[in-house]
Amino acid sequence: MPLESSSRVVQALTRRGFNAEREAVTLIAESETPELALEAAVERAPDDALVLTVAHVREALAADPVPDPEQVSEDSADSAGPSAAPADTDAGAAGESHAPTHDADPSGSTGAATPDRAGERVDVPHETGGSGSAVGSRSPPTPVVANDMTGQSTGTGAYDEFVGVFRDRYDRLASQLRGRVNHRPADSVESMGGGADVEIIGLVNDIRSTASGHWLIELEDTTGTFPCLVMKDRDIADLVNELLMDECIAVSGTLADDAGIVFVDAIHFPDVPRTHRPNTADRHVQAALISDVHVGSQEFLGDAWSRFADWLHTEEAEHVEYLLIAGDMVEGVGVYPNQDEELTIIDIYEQYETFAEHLKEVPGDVEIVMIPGNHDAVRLAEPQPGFDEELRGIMSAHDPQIVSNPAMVDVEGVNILMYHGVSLDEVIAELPAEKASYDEPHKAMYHLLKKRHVAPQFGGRTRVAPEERDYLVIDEVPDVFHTGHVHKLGWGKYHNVLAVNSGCWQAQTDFQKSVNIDPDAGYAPILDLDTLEMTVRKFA
Ligand code: D5M
Ligand code: FE
Ligand code: ZN
Repeated sequence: MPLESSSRVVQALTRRGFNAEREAVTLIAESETPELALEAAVERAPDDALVLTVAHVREALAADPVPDPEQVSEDSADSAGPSAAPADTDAGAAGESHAPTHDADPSGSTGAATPDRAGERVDVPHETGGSGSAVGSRSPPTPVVANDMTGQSTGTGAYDEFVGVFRDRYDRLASQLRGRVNHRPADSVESMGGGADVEIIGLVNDIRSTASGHWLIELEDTTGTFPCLVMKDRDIADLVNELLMDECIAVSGTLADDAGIVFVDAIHFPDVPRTHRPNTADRHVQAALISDVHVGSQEFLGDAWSRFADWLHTEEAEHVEYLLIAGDMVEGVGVYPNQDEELTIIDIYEQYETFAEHLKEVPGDVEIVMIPGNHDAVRLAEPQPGFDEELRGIMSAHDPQIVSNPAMVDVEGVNILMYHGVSLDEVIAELPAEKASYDEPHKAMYHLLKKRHVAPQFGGRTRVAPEERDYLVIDEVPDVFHTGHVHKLGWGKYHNVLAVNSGCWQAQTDFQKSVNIDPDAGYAPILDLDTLEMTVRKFA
């Protein structure tokens, strides 16, 4: 029986009388030959062990790097892929041999923290960078990506594909709402008769204010549309101003006497359950969450970047085993009018070559995961596939994992949803300032979590490409939501999900000056994967 799925591994372990840690199961399922890995791990575990731990599996994988003659003959091209399984071996040891000490360092901490930030903020004085004391090697397991759509794009932009992707969005978000409402298809509501209680799930098709100041929301499902009226003096009227077109909601209300409209009593969002209990790593390990490097721009902060990279080589940063980059690696070309006047490198490939050089400053044993942004050389429409082979070749020295925007990345058991963040501009533009603003970008992120969709609105600033599946739906609740794009630093928790918008490595551009965007440049948010606490380090 092939053991390719985690559930099979769990079954096989149960038959042998073992309970197993989640990550132990993942490690086995993802090893090159799960059957052999499982046998070896079971054999290694002490006789009295009831729980098979990650350490048991790692020991087993380290002890006999499972021989796999078939693998070699079957498909030699595999070795180019991210199949770094045997490298997992001493990751546990690196994490256990040193107590976490640095994150309470109070020296040089600054203000500028927003009230609901979930962590402390520590500045690194400039001089500390560059000391370069080498530390013991890291060998973190390669993060697992759940919904990478690179190479899966099927869309050609035809009309029926848009119909298909909206249908998929509706189906998946409606199924999240179905437990809470007993909904009726739009085309059957009228037949319920005036005065009936009714619930409808639909995509927001239109929002208008009536002559007397009430709100008329048209909801669309797979059967048709139905008008829903929110009275201006109801408490729920305040929720209308956070609605975006095309998002999926449910309403509960009463059918008017003529059965032609629903008077809304409640609006429901797919939302994150308040009971969400985030996963955490089972060892002390950290990830740096950054974005918007913008190499090639005159404003790229190369010195700050180098101080950051140098710091990663110091003992203080020894637990930082992951670097997640949420888009805009380079400044790109032709992204905005007159952008070429602010470029230091005008050739896009040279920009990536220089970016790759800067990446080489980062310790080679740090696992890097990156997604593209709107300045990168992939299609602008979301979901954006990961970089093509040519760009991968340019950036290959560090062997980063290059995946799509958005992507759900499992880092040591912590599910991190990475999304560049173009829709944040839209959320901030459409919602009232107290609900979303550039100064508190994490609050704009909360709304995407609430809508369970990273870019609901179609036809606005965010370009959306139709695919067979709506990759922008947030199916699984992430433990951490990591975005960038707006070049502002902010973080906080929404229903236990840590939302982090990670600032940038580009000083204020002329355009940003003209619209009063004051970027947070040269910060590196450092996330403890075992506690989901954040520390921010400043390098500019
Ligand atoms: O985006 C950085 C931020 O600046 C983001 O909030 C969009 C905004 N921005 C920057 N340039 C423009 C132009 N020309 N029009 C509209 N909005 C802009 P980034 O993706 O790094 O450019
Ligand atoms: Fe950017
Ligand atoms: Zn951007």
